[in-house]
Amino acid sequence: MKSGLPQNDPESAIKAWRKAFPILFLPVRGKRLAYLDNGATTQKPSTVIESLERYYGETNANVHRGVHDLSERATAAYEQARAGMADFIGASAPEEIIFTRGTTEAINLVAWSYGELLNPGDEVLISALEHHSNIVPWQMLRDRRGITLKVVPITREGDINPDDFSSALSEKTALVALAHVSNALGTVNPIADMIAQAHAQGAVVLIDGAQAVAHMPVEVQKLDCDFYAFSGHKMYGPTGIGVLYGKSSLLERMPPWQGGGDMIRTVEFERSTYAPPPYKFEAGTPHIAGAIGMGKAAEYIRQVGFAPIMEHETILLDYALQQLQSLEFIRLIGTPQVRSSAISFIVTDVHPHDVGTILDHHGVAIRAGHHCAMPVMQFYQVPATVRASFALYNNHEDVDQLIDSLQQVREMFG
Ligand code: C6P
Repeated sequence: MKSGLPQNDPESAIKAWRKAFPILFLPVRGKRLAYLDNGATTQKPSTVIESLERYYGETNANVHRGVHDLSERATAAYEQARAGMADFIGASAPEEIIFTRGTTEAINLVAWSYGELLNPGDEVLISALEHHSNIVPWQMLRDRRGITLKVVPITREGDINPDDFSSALSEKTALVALAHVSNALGTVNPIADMIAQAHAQGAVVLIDGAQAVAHMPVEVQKLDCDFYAFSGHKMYGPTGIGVLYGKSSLLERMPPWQGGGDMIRTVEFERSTYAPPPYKFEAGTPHIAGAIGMGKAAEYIRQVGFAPIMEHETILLDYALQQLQSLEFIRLIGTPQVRSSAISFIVTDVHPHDVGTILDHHGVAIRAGHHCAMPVMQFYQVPATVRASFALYNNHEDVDQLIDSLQQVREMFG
């Protein structure tokens, strides 16, 4: 890994990063934009935007089908993107990368396909801080196949309770599905240890990496997870594209979950035979431009380097936490042991949606709501929170703009 921020002039490095994102310089409601809704989606650097334009302007054709030059070039670019994603997360081969519409579809793929290999009485273990995408597909599997869905509780601070996690595991546990980073609280789970514990009981592990891959290096082989799901749009890439990493040995055994073109070897009316992974899981024309853009986004992140990204985001997160805690009308929701990129809070006596609307008028984009993590809101007995979530291009000015705007909220509501 590269070393961290240049010690002599960190500000210039961050300024240079910001320059790559044209949207940051467009005023919103006549104000400077402080974009702090990166947990929902990140902004895109010019290299990603240009890669989409170049693909449609110069290469566009369907993949794996044509013998003509454009189709060959489109196929090569699509497969190069797959190899790039394998490299980005340390997979052992491009065939372990399945392109999906995003994290949601990646988790559904596992639930619908690997789920077919589970039997009534098998247990699927999730935690109380999961996003709906890592809850609902397992409930659907429970109703379809009679598995048992178990939920490990969280502590008041917003960490998965380690003792409860260990004691929930047993030889009945067939699959463990956990967020790497909680989108609602920012909790970073100690997944390496959790994966090892689950494996010791013979369970397969899926990690929802939607909120992790843009913020920390992920090495799936080192982690030894069986599946890892993430979205392009949360790592500076396009929407509508994501990745499911799966170990080859598992993907080989899993049945396809959608039928159609490109996923078959032969089709007769009596029966069809299927292509090998990853194609077996990619029915229909894929989001070719999206995959290429996602590959570019991964290249962009690697070029900046995780060491400086992590150093900068940690400094900024600490600054934001310290500033928020200095406001007596702010209550933090969740104070996890290790946090990445997101802070949830409540403004006393003001509904988060009202806070969001007022902040918007000051150019500050945050998310107000349940963050598709309703059980987390129920746990803290709040209808919603305000969430500020960070990316590599955020700076101290963004945090100051957030804090000033929150003071305005307080003044308006008395
Ligand atoms: N969280 C947020 O504002 P998709 O929509 O498929 O790209 O990602 C779903 C998803 C799955 N897991 C986690 C941990 C997530 O954070 C998300 C998306 C966004 O927090 C939109 S709800």
